[in-house]
This record gives sequence, C-alpha cells and structure tokens, in this order.
Amino acid sequence: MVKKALITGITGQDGAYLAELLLGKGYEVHGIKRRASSFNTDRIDHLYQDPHEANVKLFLHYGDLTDATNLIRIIQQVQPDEIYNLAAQSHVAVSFETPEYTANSDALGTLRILEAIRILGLEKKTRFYQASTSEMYGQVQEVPQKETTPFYPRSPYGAAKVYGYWITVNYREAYGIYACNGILFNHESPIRGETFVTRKITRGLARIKEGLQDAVYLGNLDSLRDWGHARDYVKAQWLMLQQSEPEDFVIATGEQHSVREFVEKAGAVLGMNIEWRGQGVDEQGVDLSSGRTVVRIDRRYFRPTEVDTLLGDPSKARQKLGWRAETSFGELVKDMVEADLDAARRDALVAREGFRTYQRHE
Ligand code: NDP
Ligand code: GDR
Repeated sequence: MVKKALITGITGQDGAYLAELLLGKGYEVHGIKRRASSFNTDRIDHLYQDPHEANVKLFLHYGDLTDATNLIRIIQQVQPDEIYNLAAQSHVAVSFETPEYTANSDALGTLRILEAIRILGLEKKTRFYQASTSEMYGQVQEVPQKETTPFYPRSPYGAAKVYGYWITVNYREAYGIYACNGILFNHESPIRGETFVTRKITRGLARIKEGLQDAVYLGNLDSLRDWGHARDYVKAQWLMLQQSEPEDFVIATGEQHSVREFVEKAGAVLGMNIEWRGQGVDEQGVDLSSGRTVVRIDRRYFRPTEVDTLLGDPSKARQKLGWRAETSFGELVKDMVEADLDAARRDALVAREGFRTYQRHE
C-alpha cells in the first residue's frame, strides 16, 4: 500500500525539503497551499506534476490553517497516514506586529487539525507531527536545552507554539493519537526565507560582492543560535512518525554561533575580511579587502524581547531515532553563500548587459 502524507506549509522551506524526501520514499504527497495573488510555489516547482499526467504523486489543495471546515474536508478527502503540520506564521519579529493572527494560525491552527483527526475518527489511522520550536525555551532555564527543559517564550510566536506543543501532547494522552512534537532548533538552507537573518546575510553579502547593493542592515549581532541544515532536519521529522511509540524530540546540532560569526564566515566564503568597528547601533562591519562598510545596524531589527542564546542537546534523537546533523556550520554557510552568489551573478549580468546576453549564457 502506498502511504499518503499531508503537509501543511508545503510551499515553505521545510515543506519543500520534506515533500522531496517523502516522494523519494514512494509516498503520495498532498500539500496545503494558501491562495496568493501570484505563484508562490518556487520551492516546489521542481516536484510539481501536471494533474493531467499519469501516475501523479504530488497533489496541492487550497487551504488555510485558520479555516477549520476546509481542513476537515481536505483531511476527509485525503485520508492521510501521516500529517506534518509545518504551516505557521513563522517569523518571530513579525509576530510582534501580528500577534493575534500568529496565535490563530500557529496555536489554534494546530488544534483545528487535531480536532479534524478526532471528528473524522482517524485517531488510530493518522499520525501527526507538530513543528515545535526552540523559541519555546526563550529565556533559557537550562543549558543545553533538552526535552525536559522548561519553556519561557519571549514572543507572541513562541507563546503560540507553546500552545501548539501542549495541545499535541494533550491529544496524544486524551485520545491515543500518535502525535509528536519535533522541537527543532534553527535550520537554514539556500531556500530559507529572505528575511531570516542567515539568508539576509548570505543574500546581502553576495549582492554587495556583485555590486548590486552597498550594505546589509542588521539588528542584534550578539544573538547565539544553534544552526543546522533544513535538509538534515526534515529526515528527523519523518523518523519521529516511524517509531513504535509517539514521543517528543529535540533536533539540533549541539553547536552554537553568534550572528556576528555567521557574517564573518559568509564574508570569508566571498573573499571578504570583515572587521567590526564602533559600538552599539553605530557598529559597522568593514570589509578590509575592499575598504567598504558592508554591514550596518538598524534599530528596527531589534525585538521588544530577545532570545539571546539557544543551544540544543540532541542526545535523545541520536539514541532513539539514530539521527544526527550531517552538515557542519561551515558547510551550511558555504551552501547558502554559493547559491546566493549564483543568483546575484545572474542579476548583475542582466542589469549590466540586458536580458538577451543573459539568455545566451543560460
Ligand atoms: P516558512 O516560513 O518557510 O514556511 C511556512 C509555511 O506555512 C509556508 O508554506 C506558508 O505559506 C505556510 N503558512 C503560513 N501561514 C499559513 C496559514 N495560515 N495557513 C496555511 N499555510 C500557512 O517556515 P519553515 O519552513 O522554516 O518552518 C516550518 C515550520 O517549522 C513552521 O511551523 C515553523 O514555525 C517551524 N520551525 C521552523 C524552524 C526553522 O528554523 N526553520 C525551527 C523550528 C520550528 P506561504 O508560502 O503562502 O507563505
Ligand atoms: P529566529 O530567526 O528568530 O531565531 O526564528 P531569525 O533568523 O529571524 O533571527 C535569529 C537571530 O538573529 C537576530 N537578528 C536578526 N534577525 C532577522 N530576522 N533580521 C535581522 O536583520 C537580524 N539581525 C539580527 C535576531 O534578533 C535573532 O536573535 C527562527 C524562525 O525560523 C522560527 O520560525 C523558528 O521557530 C526559530 O528560528 C527556531
């Protein structure tokens, strides 16, 4: 029997990597996509099959986590063996601007899917994965953070995800649903959203290198994060749903770096030698090889409450799932910088010589 998976958030970073992984394992994959005024399927275009073709394995359904009847109908139609709830308003800074919407999609959205499983009588059939996050640890109560570390969220996003975490645990205990929380620490890739700090840095520095912009504006350079590669992390999501008993797992590298270090490392891949000058909001990153100021600070990127430091302990995942992060920090940064440099070179070529020359180079 071919297994069926339903992925919410299939158009996002993790959704794209997970869909690719599951299709490779022979799954029939269904994804929920929000209606937008333009195509927003760039990350999954390489997987898309025309629905008129034979043997189609990837299906997209219009839907939204804020629409319960729509979710019930899709789950009833698909009858999935596994649901991966990856959809969320996932930007921490944006959650301070849109706290109610963030709670509606990230907290109540999780409840809506769990209720749909119950209403449809799928408690024994459908396994459920919840995209929980290290942001739940917020102001950390223990170093490193593991499955038993208490939560102390520091944003509307973190608070909404704490609700999603506990409602998943509750439905597992109350109704016997195979439901798991993956407590994933930051994971990045060349298809990371452009406004998260890592991608903002790799894209910004690559564009500076190609003469397309002057500087990249950042906020708090001192934050410490445990950064891994999204391609590795979606494997853990799948593994969590293949065990005999449902459990919650921390997924992390166990290694920590600052935003500042990320900038230096990305600069080094591009041949930049970045030195820091000045203090506080006047601090600047100067590329000694060109003499140009490539990083500047902008107050708007500081958050009302910050998560200063996160470091995960992935021992339980290593022991029980046999999972470990395969990509090093250096490899992650290089992968992202090289992809953004390719894109910047294309943009620079078009800007310099026009589209016809670009077509000849393709
Ligand atoms: P992205 O922001 O890249 O993707 C989020 C996805 O959710 C997109 O497909 C987006 O659709 C969709 N979405 C947003 N709101 C809704 C809604 N109301 N209804 C339906 N779909 C919606 O996130 P990631 O792929 O990076 O993360 C996946 C999940 O994992 C998220 O839940 C995130 O909070 C969580 N997480 C992420 C971590 C990370 O470091 N990446 C770490 C820990 C947890 P659209 O394309 O239309 O915007
Ligand atoms: P985070 O990721 O908040 O950890 O949430 P983000 O990359 O946005 O920020 C990481 C750290 O960098 C600092 N920072 C900046 N951040 C952004 N976005 N833009 C800037 O210009 C900037 N300058 C400094 C931030 O203050 C922060 O300390 C991500 C998301 O994917 C969540 O969905 C997920 O749950 C967590 O990771 C784990």
